[in-house]
Amino acid sequence: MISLLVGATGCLGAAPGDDPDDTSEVASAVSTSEGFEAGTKAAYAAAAVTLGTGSWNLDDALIGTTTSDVLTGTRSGRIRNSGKITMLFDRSTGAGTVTIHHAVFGTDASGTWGLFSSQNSGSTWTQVGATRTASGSTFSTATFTVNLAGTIRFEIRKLDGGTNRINVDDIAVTDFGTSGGGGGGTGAALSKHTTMGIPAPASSSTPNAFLSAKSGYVESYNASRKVPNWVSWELNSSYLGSTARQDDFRVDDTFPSSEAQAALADYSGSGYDRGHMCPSADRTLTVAANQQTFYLTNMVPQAAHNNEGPWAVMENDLRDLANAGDELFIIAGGTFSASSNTIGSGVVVPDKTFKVVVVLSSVGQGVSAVTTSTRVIGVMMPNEDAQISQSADWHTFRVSVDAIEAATGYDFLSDVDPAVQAVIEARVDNQ
Ligand SMILES: [Ca+2]
Ligand SMILES: [Ca+2]
Repeated sequence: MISLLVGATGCLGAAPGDDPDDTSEVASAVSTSEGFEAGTKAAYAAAAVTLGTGSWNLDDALIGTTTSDVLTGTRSGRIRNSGKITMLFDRSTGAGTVTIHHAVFGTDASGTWGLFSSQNSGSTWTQVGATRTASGSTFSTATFTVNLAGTIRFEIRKLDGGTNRINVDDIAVTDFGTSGGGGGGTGAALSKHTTMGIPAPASSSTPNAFLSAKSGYVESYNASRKVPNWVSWELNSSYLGSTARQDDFRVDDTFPSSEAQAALADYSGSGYDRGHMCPSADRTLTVAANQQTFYLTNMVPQAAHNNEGPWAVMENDLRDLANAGDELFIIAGGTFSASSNTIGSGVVVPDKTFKVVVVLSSVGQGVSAVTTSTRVIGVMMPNEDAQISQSADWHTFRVSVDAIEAATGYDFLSDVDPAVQAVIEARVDNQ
């Protein structure tokens, strides 16, 4: 039995399946982002400085601008000894995740540091996550999962106490209650299949955003629509073998009876295919793994021209990448509207099917390997035979991830550095 809650409790009242037109869950942008660009502080002695986000205290710390400072833009924070960089203001919207860029200053030795949070305006502090080590002369991204509601502020402390100096920059804090926009690895903590992040909150207690984390894929299921909201899975050559397609389409026996499901009869004679989201052919290592893709909870009513045409060719092309050694993270589902068709006992037909694919170059890579040059493929394909030719080239359906986020209200790749998301989600793949 799954009792996990992913994403954020604050959004559960407006689960994404509640209203086909509800896009209120479009993930918020980073709600605090501090790059030190607005301030000046050239001495280490403790003093407050006004930055873009508000007032910060820099103690044994300054704003570095030299060629030995590692920075984004023209300035970054520099800390020595047991110095601290501290917010002197509160956020009232809690914190979901915090990401911070860090590196060593000049040719100094590596330094350790930690992120601390306070929910009583700085009276007491608690370390968030693990101590980090700044060890390189270029920025690494440290991601912290906070998930605290209410009043909160943060402090960065150098912990090794040595005279070596470290730089920090681009401090990004997301609101608590948004499913994404930040780093943090919430998705990876749930499953390798959601390594890139949870697209929208889901839990075992939300019928229209019911979380099902299976060995082969993770999904959020919508009992009102009787189709998944989204299905997320990892694909690489380790999932690919010689198991034959099992074809045992069936009701999902891992679901509680309280989750309304489609039946085989709903699809029979409907004019739509039982369209896999996680494809059968992506899970061919074992019989059990293949059978898991034939749950009706992994299906949407899919137009034959879509499913057997460009959708299928794209699936094949992605497996070719996996067989060639790439690591892929794929999320698929449908878009809906007030006028979406239904079949059978109210199984809702997506207006379009979407897919978001992150292509990494070697197996085992995760969010930290995603850069602004990472290939990301987004597609949206019409899901009525009259609107799509079976011989159409899938490449012609490519769109930005931003466009799919706008159409679905989800935040894809939400565990990727927000600055990187901004770039890769705006781009339409052209490879
Ligand atoms: Ca900066
Ligand atoms: Ca996103």
